[in-house]
Parts: sequence; C-alpha cells; structure tokens
Amino acid sequence: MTMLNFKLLLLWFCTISLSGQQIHLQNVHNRNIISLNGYWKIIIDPYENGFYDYRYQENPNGYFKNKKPASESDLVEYDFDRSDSLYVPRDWNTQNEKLFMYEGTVWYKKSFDLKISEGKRYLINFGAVNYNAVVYVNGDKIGEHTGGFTQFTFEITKYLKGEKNFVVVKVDNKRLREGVPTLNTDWWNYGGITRDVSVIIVPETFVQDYFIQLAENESNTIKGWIKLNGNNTGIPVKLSIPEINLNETLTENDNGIFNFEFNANPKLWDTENPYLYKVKIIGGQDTTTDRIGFRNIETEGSTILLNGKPVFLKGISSHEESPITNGRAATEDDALAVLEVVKELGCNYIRLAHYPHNENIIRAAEKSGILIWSEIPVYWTILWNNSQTYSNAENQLTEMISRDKNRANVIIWSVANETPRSDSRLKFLRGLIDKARALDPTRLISAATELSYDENKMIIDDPLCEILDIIGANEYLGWYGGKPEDAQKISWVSKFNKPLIISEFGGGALYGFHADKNTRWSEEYQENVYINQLIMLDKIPFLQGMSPWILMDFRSPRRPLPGIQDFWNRKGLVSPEGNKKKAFYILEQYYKSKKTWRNNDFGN
Ligand code: GCB
Repeated sequence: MTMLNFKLLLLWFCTISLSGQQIHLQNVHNRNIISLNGYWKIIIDPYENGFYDYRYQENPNGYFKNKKPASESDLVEYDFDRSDSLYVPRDWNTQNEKLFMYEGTVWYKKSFDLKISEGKRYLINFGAVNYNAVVYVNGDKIGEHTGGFTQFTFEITKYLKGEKNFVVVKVDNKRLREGVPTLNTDWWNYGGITRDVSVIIVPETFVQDYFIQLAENESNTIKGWIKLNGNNTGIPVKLSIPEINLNETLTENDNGIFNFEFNANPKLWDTENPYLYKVKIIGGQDTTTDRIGFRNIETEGSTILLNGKPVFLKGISSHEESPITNGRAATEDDALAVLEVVKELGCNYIRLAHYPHNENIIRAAEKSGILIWSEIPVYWTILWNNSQTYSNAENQLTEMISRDKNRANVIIWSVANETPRSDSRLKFLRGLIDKARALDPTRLISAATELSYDENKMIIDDPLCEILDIIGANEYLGWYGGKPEDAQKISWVSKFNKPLIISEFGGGALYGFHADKNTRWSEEYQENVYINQLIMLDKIPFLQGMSPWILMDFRSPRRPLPGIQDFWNRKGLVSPEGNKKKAFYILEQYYKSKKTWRNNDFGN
C-alpha cells in the first residue's frame, strides 16, 4: 500500500468512526438536558426525493441541508418553514389524516438555540424513532439508527455552529422482509419520532454508563461497573449510596472500566416494598444520580424466587398504546394511565409486548412494585439465515438491556415471540440468549413459545425451552380452536423442569356487544374464555404466572372486520375509550383472591 493510500484509508476510518458512533448513555432524563420535544416541521416524502437524486444516487444536497433560494431565480423545491408540523414525541399516524396508514419517509426539522461553552460536549438523544432514522445537524450527517423501540445517542459537538442550530431527521417506517420485526406483525406500524428528544450537555469526561445491581443470587454483595467517556484517563470515580454508608473511590482497569464489588446489606426491593436507594456517581467534573433498587431473581426447579421467596406473576400483556391519544404511548401521563388500570386489575407484573417500551413506564412501574417482562420484536417469521437480520436483532437486544439493566422491576429479558421451530431459528435465538446472559447475568431469559397438542394434552416440548430460564407459552384454546369449555378437559405436560408463564391467552370482544356466551365478539364469549382458562390454568403445578392477551384493544391492520374490529384487535379487557369489558372483572376477581407469595401450595 502506498503512503497516500494509507493516509486515505486512515482518513476514511476516522470519518467513519467519528460520525455516527453511538454512545450507550445511562439515565438520560436525569442529566443536564435541553428538550427538543414540541412541534417539528415535516415534509412527507414517499419517493425519498429529499434523499436520492433522479439517478437514485444519494444526493449530497438533500432536504437535510434546509436550503433556501439564494435569489429570486434560484430553484429550491422544498421548504420546511412553509410545511406542516407534527408534535414530538408522538406517532405521525394519529396526528395527521394523510399519515394514518402511511409507511415511508417523513423528514422532521427542528431549530434550537444553544450557548456553547468551552470544556463542554454536546450529545443528542432520541428515545425511539420508528424504524430507521438518519440524523443531520446543521446539514451534516451525524449518524443513522435502525430499530423502532430503542434509544440512541450521538455526539454533536463538532457539528454545532454557534447559538443557532437545526437538526433534521429522515424517519422511515417502511416494513422490510429482512427487518426486525419483519413484514408480518399484528400491531400498527406507527411511524415518527415517538419518544423524547434531547440535547445533553456534559463535561469533557463524563459518566456514560453503569451497572449497579446485587451480585447474581446474592443479597449482600453489590456488584457492577462504571464507564467514563472522555480523554481524561487516570481520574478516579466515586460511587456513593449514602443510606447504607457506601462511599467508595474506584480505579480504572486496563479497558477503561471501573469494576467494583462490595459487601452491603441493603433493604431489598420487592413488589410490596419497592424500595429505591439514591445512588451518586462522580467522575471528574460530572455527577450523575439515580435511584436503584436491589433484589434477586432466580429459579429453582419450576419455581420463580424473588429474594428467595416463591412469587406468582399476576400479569397482563400490554402493547405500547396510549389510553389518552389512542396512538403510540409517548408521555409519562400515558404510562401512568396504563399503570392505573394494571393496578386496578390486581397485577404485580406486566408483559411489555412485543418490543422494548418507553423508559417512563418501566420507571413508574418500578416505583409501584410492578415486575416487568421486556422483549425485542423477534416476532413470527424473521429471516433466521440472514446475518444482517441477526446483527439487527442483537443490536436491539443490546440497546434494550443497556437502557434498563439497572431497573429492579425488570426481571425477564425475552428474545422472541411465537417463532416456528427450525434449526436455523434455534441457532439465531441461542446467539441472542448467549448475548443477553453475557451482558446481564442477573436476570432471567424467556421467550413466548408455541405448544404441541395431542388428545387433550398441551405439551411443552419446544427445544428452545432447553436454553430458557422461564418457559413462556402462548395458547388460544377456545378462540382460535375449540370451544372455551374444552379447556377444562386439558392436562399439561412439560418436558422441562422449569417455571411456566402463560404469556398469552384470550379472545376478542367488542365492548358493549352483549349476547349469549356462544356468540363470537360478545363480552359474554370473552368472559367465558377467561372463566374456563382460569379453571384450567389453576391445575398446572409448574405454572408460575400469566399475562393474558391483552390489557387494551390495540390497532392492527390485520383486523378489518367491519363494525366489530375496524382495524382494532379486540382482545383487550378494556376498550380504546377506557371501558372495561366483563372479562376484566373475572381476571380482577381471580388476581385479588390469589396469593402472590406461596409455600409450594400453588397459590390457591
Ligand atoms: C398471538 C401474538 C399476538 C397477537 C395475538 C392475537 O399469538 O403473539 O401478537 O396479537 O396472538 O390476537 O392473535
């Protein structure tokens, strides 16, 4: 290689690594931030005219330049300032009729003012953008992100131009065969910047990330690591938890990580006493504080133990839909409205389906003592043999764990939902499970599997269960097959000595439609499904919890039946208007009379 080639290569490498490098940032909302929430200007661009030229080459002067005509004769065929606006954070579908069923590109633009200070660095964080985001600051591309439900952060310091700046994001929610999820789902493909956006101001060296939990299966060892970002190596990090008199100065290992392990005897976080400690981390000029709870979660045979005690998970599944806007849930008010109904139902657990939800619901649930199953959208028919699909899924898993690894209420990472059995699927999911365990050895791994059925027997025999800690199983007896009463004849057999959670069961009902219990879509039919399911489920000795499908009706393009579905999946216990169907009260009564803490009496 000639010297010139080498220099060019080096230059190329530097540009690649400088632009677009993602930072896994912990505890975003508790930092020094400028919120970019509010109205953004938008241009709807189904042909991606602002990105490609007429030869379908990437256009270096696309809409992200926010160009204005320099003279009367200048040709510029777009203008953010004269275009519509959309609110951020929120999906675009429920804000603008033109976008209700839209799948494609929308350009978003926001101006912001910033007093640039010497010795500071500036980051931009997006809570989530569905599905692909290309981000530009002042006309320069700063990075790209794929995956609609996880946060991402880029440094923008060198792209800032004094006080007046603008950010443009190309948001594309086109479904892709090789995507995660793939083309085929049973939920609405809401597009847009669906979670908070902020500019974060940090010192030259800052506390980027940390993992502070009880050591695996121990109640008196706090263990973890802290990571700084910046050139200021050699500076110590201080970790303190004042309430338990923990004040430690840590030193860096060769990989720039501050590892620690201390004896401590914290009050344990649990569903009845969700205690959170104030934790403070100081690294150089940067201080960050968080509230962290300490608890253990493990399994023993077919039992789930929370802090050493068997716990029964009285749960409900929930899509990330807002009871307030009837679109994608985005705000803290949305999260609190969902949690209110969950509590009324008597739950101690939610399955957040089918993708990582907003941090605000996880934090609010943590304060209320509600346990969480969190999952990635590896759903149905992913391309198991495509290496890019795998990397995408692994990246979404990594980002999910990265954000929520300090949340005491998150006890289960789920890697897949109802995926068809095959060797390539097993290899794909094994990779994800190994990754999850390497990133976080303190939580349990699950997936929603499918069952085999043979002469009134439900058989748990999916080979995937071999490598799970908890078996999740979806079944729709009485809805997709058989009559609700058939459930009572069924016995359950498992090939694995592991806990079982029924991750889904249910049936559809239109709120307010009353008929006899054999009439589909009536509240009485759904109620009958629940009654018979609960009788059956109560007899399964290795059952450790359930999350029926689902808390609220949710939008789905797969559900067109006029007058009944109208593009809503009607399996909710609550209608979009917030009305409770009859089955809600059956489950409420069941949960309120069922013990949470058990001494191997299986909860009755
Ligand atoms: C399932 C899927 C869920 C669907 C549900 C249904 O098994 O996991 O995403 O929405 O069934 O309603 O059919």
